[in-house]
Amino acid sequence: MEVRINHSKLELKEGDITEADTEAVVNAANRSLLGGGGVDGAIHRVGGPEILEECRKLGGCETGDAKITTGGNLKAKCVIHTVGPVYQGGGKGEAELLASCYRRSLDAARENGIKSVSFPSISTGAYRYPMEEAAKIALRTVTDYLKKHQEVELVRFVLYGKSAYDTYSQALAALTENT
Ligand code: AR6
Repeated sequence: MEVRINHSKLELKEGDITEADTEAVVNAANRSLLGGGGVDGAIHRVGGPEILEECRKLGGCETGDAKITTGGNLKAKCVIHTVGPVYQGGGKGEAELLASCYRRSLDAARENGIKSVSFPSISTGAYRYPMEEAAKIALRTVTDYLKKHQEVELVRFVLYGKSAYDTYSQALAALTENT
C-alpha cells in the first residue's frame, strides 16, 4: 500500500527491515545503543561489528531521540538508531515519546541528506506498545512531517508479519479518509 504526501511517498510493506534497500533503516534500539533482540539484534547481526563500534562512541541515546551510524554490511548506507518508550499503560507520555522517535529519525535523515528511510514498528515488540495505537501515532506523525518537509522522498514501513501489515494498512486507510 502507498500514498502520496506532497512530493513524498509513504509506503507499507511486509518484510524484514534488514533487507531494506532504502538509504537508511531505523533501528528500534534501547538507551545504551549497545544492542539487544528483535530489530536491534537483527540489524547488528546482518550489519556486522562496524555498527556497534560507532554506537559505542555515541554515549547512548535518550528515549524519543535518534542518532545515526554507518549501515555496515547492510544494503542501507546508514542506520538511524531511535529509542522508543516502554509501554506502561499509556499515561506516562508514551504517545508523545513515540511520535518524537519518528520526528527525530526524520530530522537525522534530513540533516544527513538521506532521501529514503525504512522504519520498523517502533516499541511494539519487547516494549509492548499496542500495535493499533502505535500504528496510528506512527502514521500520523510521519504524514504530518512529510507535509512540512519535502527533503525525504520515500518513507517505508517494513512490517514484520501479516497481522502488523494489516493493522498499519487499516490505520493508513482511516487516516487518509479523514484528511
Ligand atoms: N524487521 C522488521 N520488523 C521486525 C523485525 C525485523 N527483522 N524483527 C522484529 N520486528 P522490537 P521495541 C518487529 O522488540 O519494541 C530490543 O531488544 C516486531 O514484531 O524489535 O522497540 C532493543 O534493544 C515488533 O512489531 O523493538 C530494545 O531493548 C517491532 O519490530 C527493545 O528491543 C519492534 O519490536 C526495543 O523494543
